[in-house]
Amino acid sequence: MALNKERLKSLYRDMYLIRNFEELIKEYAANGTIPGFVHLSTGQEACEAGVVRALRTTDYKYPDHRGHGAILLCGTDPKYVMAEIFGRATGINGGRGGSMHVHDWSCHNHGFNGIQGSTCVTALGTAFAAKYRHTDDVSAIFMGDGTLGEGTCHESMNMAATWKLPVIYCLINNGYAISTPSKEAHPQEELRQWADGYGVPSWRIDGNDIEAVVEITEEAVNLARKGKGPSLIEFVTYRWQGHFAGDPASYRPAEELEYWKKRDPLILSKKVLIEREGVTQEEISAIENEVDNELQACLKFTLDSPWPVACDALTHVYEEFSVEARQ
Ligand SMILES: Cc1ncc(C[n+]2csc(CCOP(=O)(O)OP(=O)(O)O)c2C)c(N)n1
Ligand SMILES: [Mg+2]
Repeated sequence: MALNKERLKSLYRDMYLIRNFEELIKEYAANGTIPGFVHLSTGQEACEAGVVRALRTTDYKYPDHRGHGAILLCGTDPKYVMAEIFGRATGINGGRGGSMHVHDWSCHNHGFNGIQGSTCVTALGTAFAAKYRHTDDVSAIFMGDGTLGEGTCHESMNMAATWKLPVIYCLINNGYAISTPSKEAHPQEELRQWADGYGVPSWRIDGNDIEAVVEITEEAVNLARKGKGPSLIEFVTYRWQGHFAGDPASYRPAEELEYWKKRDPLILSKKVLIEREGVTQEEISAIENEVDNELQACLKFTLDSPWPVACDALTHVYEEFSVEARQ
């Protein structure tokens, strides 16, 4: 389905924001400014942007460990996301979470916790709550091809299907789980087939085609909103970087990366904008310049921000209450 020009321009902006936000993260992870591991989604921007833009603010969103892109579009000001990833006190979670644990409940971003497959379980809770309260909010979970092998994903799909819960399993098949190729971890090539066993509708689509991502996600969301239960979408894509920023990814052939770089979701959508929608290169450059300026402002805000103070380390760890001991 063709999206209209304005929507496509806006999605191009989203993808450009994700790509260049993560370019900065890559640079500051490499020079040691960002503490801990970061996982980059470069090459997968269409999946992140297309899914989140098919949802609304009140839908429950579960980005995964490679989730900066989805997090950026959930509704939090990007400068608070960047400051969080850099571990600064001004981050959306006070710098306590960092890259893999960016939560913002005000826009129903329920974040990640480091345990693959766990959000398939927690999302059952928000999906059940929506059904119980008679809202039509859906719960969308990002999960990878490797994560699909976790038992929790199957327990979740079984229960969501049985109870007709509004869950969208967004399966980002980027071909690898750390260094293990998907074909060495799953018996079937089309991972969407896992859903068949639970009677869950599923699709397998080109995850680099932003229009396809939006179209199919909206279809799945509509089914869930109407009470038809869960569905699974397999987005076939590729991560350009290794598993984490700094992983040389020597386990994969160079030609593979070259092939996927030619299928860059930003270049593909830029081509559609120019050739089909008649958008000029100047209009595209204007979008890019605006995002570049916004990112420079985010970076300045982040680097000027203080680190959390040590004496605050236990805040939010223990509930503040006193317990009366029985004699
Ligand atoms: C339960 C659990 N097992 C193992 C890990 C370590 N781990 C982190 S990411 C990852 C691979 C995930 O691969 P995939 O689901 O394909 O996502 P991708 O990294 O490709 O985006 C593993 C094994 C973990 N975090 N949690
Ligand atoms: Mg993977």
